Amino acid sequence: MADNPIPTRTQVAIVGAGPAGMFLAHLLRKAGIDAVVLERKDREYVEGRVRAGVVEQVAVDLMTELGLDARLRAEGLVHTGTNLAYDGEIFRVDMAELTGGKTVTVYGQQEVMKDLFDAAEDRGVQIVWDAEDVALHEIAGSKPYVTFRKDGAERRLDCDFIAGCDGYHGVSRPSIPDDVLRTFERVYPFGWLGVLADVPPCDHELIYSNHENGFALASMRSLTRSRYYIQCSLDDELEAWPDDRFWDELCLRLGPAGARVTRGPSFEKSIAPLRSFVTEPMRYGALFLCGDAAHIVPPTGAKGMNLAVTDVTMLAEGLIDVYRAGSAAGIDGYSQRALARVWKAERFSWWFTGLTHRFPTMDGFDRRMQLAELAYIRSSRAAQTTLAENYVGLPLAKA
Ligand code: FAS
Ligand code: PHB
Repeated sequence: MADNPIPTRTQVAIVGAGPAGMFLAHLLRKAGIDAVVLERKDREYVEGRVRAGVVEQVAVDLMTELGLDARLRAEGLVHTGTNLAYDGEIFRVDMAELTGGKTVTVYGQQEVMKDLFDAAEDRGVQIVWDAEDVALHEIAGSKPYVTFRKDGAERRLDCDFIAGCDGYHGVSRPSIPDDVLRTFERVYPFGWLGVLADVPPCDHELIYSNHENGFALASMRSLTRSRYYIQCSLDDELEAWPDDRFWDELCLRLGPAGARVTRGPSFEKSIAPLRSFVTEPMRYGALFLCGDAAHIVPPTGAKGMNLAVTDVTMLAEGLIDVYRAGSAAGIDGYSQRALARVWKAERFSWWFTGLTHRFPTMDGFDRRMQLAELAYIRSSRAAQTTLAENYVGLPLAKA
């Protein structure tokens, strides 16, 4: 689509070509609704960001509905359970057995983005790459529009609606007046040091480990590519974590599974901060916030990308009703419906982070509360069911 002329008018202007923006673009395209995606970076940058690893059933179902699931089914790893490790112990939560067959699929966000972009080319989904200085105008009025610069030329895109899919650092959320927005935030006093290495994973499923030194997570991208994380301090620097030190600390924190870790050279290493963040409302006039533009979860619950998908699923339903049935009920109810799901995912991600990480302010009592809760989950079908139904993803409430 790179050489298509950039339109001056569309029905829905989408800011951001991450999971939120691209799933929305495909949903609207399938419904015959005009949309243009404005992305400030290029495809290589967006596709190159190493982020999420776990796809919930609701997102798998959407990729299937959009005919984007071929590689996911060929290369994705379906997981029926996950593992928790603590104090030298490890136990498995059989999520499929506890949730009537629900599973998650391990398939990296980079692969999801590749599928979305490849299909966009084939289906005529218009993406304007390297769109600079995007700005939103008249979002509370009847004639909203977006301006941006492309190849040095100032551009204007008139539209009916604007989907703010531009992530936590985008321009959409700040376009809503401060006296309208309410934000809620918890910044965690630690980060995640993540590593990618072409070595086989230490287990066929994920392992979330609570160790007295801090949290560790054993994940993967395939049966030959591992994704590992350890909790680190916010002032940690990558230079302080050469591979040997990382592998030693990871193996220590994984407990029994540590002995099964295959070491090798990392080819990606990064530190990400953790925060819980929610914006209310997720709509202002013609502007709808979706995904990280509206909310952030600590990655412990593997919810970030999946929430972006369910936001835009709800928004697309509402926009389709506007254009097909002339009904604004769906878009009028979008913020409330999306936030109901967002807050439940925020709670689960906050709870799971609190259960598995070492907080600098923790004392002996706090540590024993964590260990007691982990031992209780190990012993209780009810507790494991609660964890499982949240981890695989709660059902999408009807509009
Ligand atoms: P994104 O941030 O993915 O996409 C926003 C897009 O908008 C970007 O392409 C950006 O370039 C573009 N944009 C921004 N400002 C713009 C502007 N002014 N004009 C035009 N375009 C603009 N989630 C998990 O589930 N598991 C994980 O392990 C995990 N790890 C993460 C690690 C990091 C470092 C980060 C930051 C996030 C991680 N996440 C993880 C969460 C992540 O997957 C997000 O939830 C997901 O990418 C959200 O998708 P979007 O809402 O589309 O936002
Ligand atoms: C990942 O594989 O990147 C991943 C998996 C599960 C999480 C977070 C990240 O909870």
